[in-house]
Amino acid sequence: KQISIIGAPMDLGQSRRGVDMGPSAIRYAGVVERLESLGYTVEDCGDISIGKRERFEETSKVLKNLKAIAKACGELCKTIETEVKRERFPLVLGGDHSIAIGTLAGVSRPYKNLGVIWYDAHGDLNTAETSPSGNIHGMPLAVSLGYGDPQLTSTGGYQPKVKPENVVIIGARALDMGEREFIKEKGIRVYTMHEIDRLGMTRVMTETIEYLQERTDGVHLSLDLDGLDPNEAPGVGTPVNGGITFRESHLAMELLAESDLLTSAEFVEVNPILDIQNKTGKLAVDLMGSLFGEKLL
Ligand code: DIR
Ligand code: MN
Ligand code: MN
Ligand code: MN
Repeated sequence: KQISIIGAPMDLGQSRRGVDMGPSAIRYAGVVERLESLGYTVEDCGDISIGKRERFEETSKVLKNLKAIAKACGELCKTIETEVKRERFPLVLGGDHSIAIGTLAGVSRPYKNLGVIWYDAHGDLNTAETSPSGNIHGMPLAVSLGYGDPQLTSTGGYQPKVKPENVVIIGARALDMGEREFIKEKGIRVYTMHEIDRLGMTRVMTETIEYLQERTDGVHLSLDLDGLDPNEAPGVGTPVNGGITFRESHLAMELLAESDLLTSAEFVEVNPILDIQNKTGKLAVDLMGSLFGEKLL
């Protein structure tokens, strides 16, 4: 497997500064060396460019920084398409979760049934109508399913990128009212913290992998570091207590590695400004180690 690393230093999808330094924090934690040590050929393609923060009165009232985010996601989509054509495994470093709009647009075109694992405390299923914040990082999964502002859903020139029955959300513990209705209406498979506690991560991942193996022809992992507990991942903008542990997350990555199911991945919402000694950036690289097959024996 040849891996292409693409940085998306996006901070316009939410309100806290510093998440634009996420790609640097993950590189600083040694992502390239770590993956090379596992025997992969790794190319760091650098960062895509992100525009300026918009004054909200100049743009849509509910969707903050809509134009700049749509533009950056378009660029991310193109960069990823190029790497996919070169038969590279795209590994995207965020940046806030709004970049997933571009990532999914870039990876899903060749697939009839792309699967998506959304590892997150949140559903990211809001639209302008249901969003409590106007922050686009709370919307990328809805956008990829074809719901949301046309400037976002049209990224890559086709839609939807994903079908609701091909999505599995893992780690949810903060869902807005509209998101809960959306999940029920579309029948999206969700393992909330309740199911993780009750079934254990082994069963959650085994079921997820079997479910996606049957129905999809490729699988993208979108891992929001806030899916983990804030004690393990303090460097995130919207921490929610009671999250997935370090061990459970490694186990999840290791089971994914064994399954050889993934065709692309992204690690998002790393904000080193909110962190101590880059704990969250290092955690991201540790998890990538497990995801790409690291084993003690
Ligand atoms: C909340 C927070 N649901 C919103 N979303 C976050 O603003 O839409 N997603 N933090 O990762
Ligand atoms: Mn998210
Ligand atoms: Mn989240
Ligand atoms: Mn490990």
